[in-house]
Amino acid sequence: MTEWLGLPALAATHGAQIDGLIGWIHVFMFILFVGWGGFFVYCLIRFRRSRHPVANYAGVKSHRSSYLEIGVAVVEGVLLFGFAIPLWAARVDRMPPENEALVIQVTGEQFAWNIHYPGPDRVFGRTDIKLLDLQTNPLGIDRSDPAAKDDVTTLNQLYLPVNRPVIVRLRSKDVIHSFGVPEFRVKQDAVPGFTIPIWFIPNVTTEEMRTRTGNPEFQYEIACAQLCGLGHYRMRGFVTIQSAEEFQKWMDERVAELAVPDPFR
Ligand SMILES: [Cu+2]
Repeated sequence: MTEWLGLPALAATHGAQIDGLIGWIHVFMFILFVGWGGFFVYCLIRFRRSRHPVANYAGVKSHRSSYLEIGVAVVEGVLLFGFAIPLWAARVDRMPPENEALVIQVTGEQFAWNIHYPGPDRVFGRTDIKLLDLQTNPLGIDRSDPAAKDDVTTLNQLYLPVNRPVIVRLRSKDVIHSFGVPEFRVKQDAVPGFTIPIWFIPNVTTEEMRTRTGNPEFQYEIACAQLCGLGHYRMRGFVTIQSAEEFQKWMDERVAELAVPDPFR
């Protein structure tokens, strides 16, 4: 229904609703544009100087313009109460239960995305700013905490299973960044000092999207959508959507790697 908008390919369950809202806003705004534009031209001709050399201080007497204003307010009310608020309630207020979802933490920094998975125990390990090391421990994870032993971290590579709710807890280490993946129709600022949750259900795997778009190199990209500094342009991450089995395999491999001591650490 909204192909005419030329939006990026859609790969999340709630996306059609967002696209619908964008579509309706365009339709209503076009009607307003034509209406106000026409009214402007009408006024230029109707109240031209040659016909009205002296200003009329009484002003308009008909109520037609009031009715038009009421009409515009009603349409805007429909957009707000009929579309925007229900969408906000579903997207922001109603988070999926955490036991059904995959909960991850994504921390923005100048200029990268740190991804933190809680691992099989589903508990995020303790982090401490004193343990922070840009090269070896960018999130300051305390590996002596039992909950942290299986925590998997990646840099700019977000792996997610298809058709399962994902809750992303967004954080930032320095300035305001913004986590935006156009195909999932999500965009949320990461603000220092806050942990902001967002959620979505990706429903098209990377493989499937490559077939669909006919582009064998297709990648979902996390674009930092806030100008966050000189390196902003290169602050991008990649999202790989896999089947549940492939994702589990990937996760098992990462957890297994953690058990092997890293000789470079
Ligand atoms: Cu950024």
